[in-house]
Amino acid sequence: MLNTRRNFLKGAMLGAGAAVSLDATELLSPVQKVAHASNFGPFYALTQDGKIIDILPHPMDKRPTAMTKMWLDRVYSPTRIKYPCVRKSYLEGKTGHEKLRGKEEFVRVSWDEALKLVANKIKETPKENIYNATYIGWSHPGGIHSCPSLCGRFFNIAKRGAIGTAGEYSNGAAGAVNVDIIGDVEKYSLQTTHEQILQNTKTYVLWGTDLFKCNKIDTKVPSRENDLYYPKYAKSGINFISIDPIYTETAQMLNARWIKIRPNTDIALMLGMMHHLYTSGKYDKEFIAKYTDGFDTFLPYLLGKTDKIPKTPKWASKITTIDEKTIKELAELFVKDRTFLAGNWALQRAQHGEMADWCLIVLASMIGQIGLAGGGVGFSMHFGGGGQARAIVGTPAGISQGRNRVEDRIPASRISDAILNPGKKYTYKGKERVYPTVKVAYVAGCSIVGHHPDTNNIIKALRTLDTFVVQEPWWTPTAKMADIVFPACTTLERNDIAMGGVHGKNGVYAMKKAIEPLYESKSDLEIFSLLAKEFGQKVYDKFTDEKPNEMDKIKYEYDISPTAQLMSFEEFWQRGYIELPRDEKSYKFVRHAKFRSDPVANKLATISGKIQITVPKFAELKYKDFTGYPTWIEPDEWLGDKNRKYPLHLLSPHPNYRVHSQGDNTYLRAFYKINDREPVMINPNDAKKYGISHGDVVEIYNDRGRVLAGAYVSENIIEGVMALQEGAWYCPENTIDENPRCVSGHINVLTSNRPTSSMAQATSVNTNLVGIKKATGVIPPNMAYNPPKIIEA
Ligand SMILES: Nc1nc2c(c(=O)[nH]1)N[C@H]1C(S)=C(S)[C@@H](COP(=O)(O)OP(=O)(O)OC[C@H]3O[C@@H](n4cnc5c(=O)[nH]c(N)nc54)[C@H](O)[C@@H]3O)O[C@H]1N2
Ligand SMILES: Nc1nc2c(c(=O)[nH]1)N[C@H]1C(S)=C(S)[C@@H](COP(=O)(O)OP(=O)(O)OC[C@H]3O[C@@H](n4cnc5c(=O)[nH]c(N)nc54)[C@H](O)[C@@H]3O)O[C@H]1N2
Ligand SMILES: [Mo]
Repeated sequence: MLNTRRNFLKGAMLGAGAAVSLDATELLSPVQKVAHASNFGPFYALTQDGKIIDILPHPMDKRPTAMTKMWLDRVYSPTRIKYPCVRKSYLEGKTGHEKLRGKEEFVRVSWDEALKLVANKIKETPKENIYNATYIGWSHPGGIHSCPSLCGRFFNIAKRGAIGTAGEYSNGAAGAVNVDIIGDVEKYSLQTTHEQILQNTKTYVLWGTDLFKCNKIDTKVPSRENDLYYPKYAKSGINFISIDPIYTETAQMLNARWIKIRPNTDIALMLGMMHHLYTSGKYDKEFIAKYTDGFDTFLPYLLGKTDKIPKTPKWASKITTIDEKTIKELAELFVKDRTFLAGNWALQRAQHGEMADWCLIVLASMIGQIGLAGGGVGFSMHFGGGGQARAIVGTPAGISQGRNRVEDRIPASRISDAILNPGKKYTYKGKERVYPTVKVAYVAGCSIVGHHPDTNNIIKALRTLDTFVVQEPWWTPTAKMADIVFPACTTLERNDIAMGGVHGKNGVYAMKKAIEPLYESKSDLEIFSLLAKEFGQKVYDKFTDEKPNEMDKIKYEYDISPTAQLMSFEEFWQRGYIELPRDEKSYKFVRHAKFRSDPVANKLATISGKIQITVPKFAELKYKDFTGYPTWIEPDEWLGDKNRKYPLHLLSPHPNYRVHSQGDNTYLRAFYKINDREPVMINPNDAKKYGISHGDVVEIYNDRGRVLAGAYVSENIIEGVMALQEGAWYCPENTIDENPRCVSGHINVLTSNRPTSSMAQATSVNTNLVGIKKATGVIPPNMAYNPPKIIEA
């Protein structure tokens, strides 16, 4: 009877028409539904007999994406790292072994051997020469197994610290200056709610802002509640304007007017608008007087009194290719209607990116609607559920890192420069600094070869290190470059706890273990705990806080959090999630409203307490590439350069169906890759000019490298510009050439390592010129997803 029922269940699971075996040896145990969550959203894993058999939607996920389903494929991927491995010549201790990184086979070793190897290397290396390269990477949202927290905690306890990272890739430029301009980085702060936008906004400017794509995922757990609002936006009568070289899916959805801008020229557009508003007297003089500081110093520049170049709409038109009439018309529209300027982040991941937000803030100040419901400026509408009302009950935190006694921090995006030039002087946030000497680098939960600009250069840098340790579940391009690889299990193979979106913070999620760790993999907590043990019992006890068990830690973090007042831990864990309440006030939030209502009592954290149109301390630096008020400085690579070496501008948008590189090794790839390569979006006129048809394999090139991609010919990108999403797994055509062609289409092979400026030293990955041609000859297969050769001793 039971047998028949089980077989019936199995048959039902396999779907109608599937053959049902009656072989008694194939008895299956009942199906379990296990609550879990990730950067792709909350979900249930269906398990049976210790295997995940499906991924199902979760009630808190308002619009499940294909990415959630991809977990099934990720867990059982042939790219999983099965056991600890050491690169052959490293293990043998051969001189010059470092040059062979990424070129030779690995040897399988025991956990004990691998841990001892790493621990001994860390013990013998001064902390000032160890780089904890686990910056705030995108590994997974859990608080207990958080890679950055664990890696930092390990080094801080076992070694009293290690070299860290300053700033980040996402908002490195803005992060270095916005606080001095508007008292807050603004990129992660609570945004004006959707309700306020829907009720009050008349004109909504998507300034390079892809709400729909970018809100699909979250550093925490996305609920995709935003997707419930976009249809309302579309029907609201709000006038959407998209200023972007790409007509994005968001712009299409909201039927936005497309302002086709030449990449990296937004500062000129904003200055042109400001010039028009000033000379026509249509700007808000009262707002400028009451809420800002330093307009008078900026004005001579705007009017051309300092450099004989008035920043007129005509001047801006030449730079941006947007006609003068449109520039004036838009500026007038913005002051006429209740206008919301939604800033993005890609604008400041370009050379002189420090100026992008600053200029938009000054424009918004002249419009004068900052702090009004549905008006002003926001920089996070596209991120982490921006626009969602915030819950009123606090969520659990996670493991803390403790104190790092090594002062040195390498600015994110300067890593290759630092490794290749120990002792070199550089400036950062107005201070003179010196690069440390990096001998050992440790990475858990981020992909340097993936995220860092100029791949050939970072690989060159990694090939000078003494030791490179990578802790990863998959054989990513970074793992393939390691000396010692620790196999981390996936999030589905351990217990953890996470909270809902960056903005809404309205859920707490049990991330329950669905299956036992596969192969010899171990959880991140266990790996760092075992490493801590190599440093003695005291270090181990301190590292684990005498709670080595993950469930004890989860319960502890939950119990000390405000969420515990709503539900006991036992009930929460059994239920799998809790939705946190919002109140009426939550839905009424308007960014900067407090400042507007009383700029003295609620002054900003700037030198004057107001918005700084000029920052005196920036001006004092007298840098050539960064100024004391927002200015237009020509990028080194842009379409306005008549003598440019390469004809096309290449943008690197974030991927639609991945989180960076995550998921490139899954079935989902088949839906969007072209000829198994990353698609490159190209305008039909450019395609014609270069003899390219939709679906062709093409070679994109510049002095930094060459990649193969699949041509995606589309009217939704402007002429002269191409877009290749970041995150395709790097795949060198051979390991003999110094700068081999990447056959999968990893954009960073082409991006520049040039910093935004001497101020933020941030990444400028959206400032690249390239050439394109149809690939000829034998097209090599894309081997990015093949694990390296492993010798099983
Ligand atoms: N050209 C270009 N480059 C860019 C950008 C761009 O716009 N253009 N954007 C930049 C930005 S904004 C960012 S934030 C960075 C992102 O850079 P990363 O954070 O490095 O990006 P991911 O590819 O998400 O890398 C996360 C890694 O963690 C691993 N991982 C996942 N789960 C676990 C786990 O449980 N344990 C461990 N140990 N590892 C795990 C994944 O396999 C993956 O290799 O990229 C930057 N690079
Ligand atoms: N699905 C998905 N969502 C994500 C991520 C992901 O990997 N996948 N990553 C997350 C992370 S870590 C980050 S940092 C954010 C990134 O958020 P953003 O940096 O805002 O996102 P991007 O996709 O890089 O760029 C958004 C838009 O900017 C436009 N753009 C580029 N250059 C210019 C320019 O010079 N002028 C104008 N006007 N527009 C320009 C691009 O065409 C693109 O449509 O996204 C987050 N959201
Ligand atoms: Mo990012």
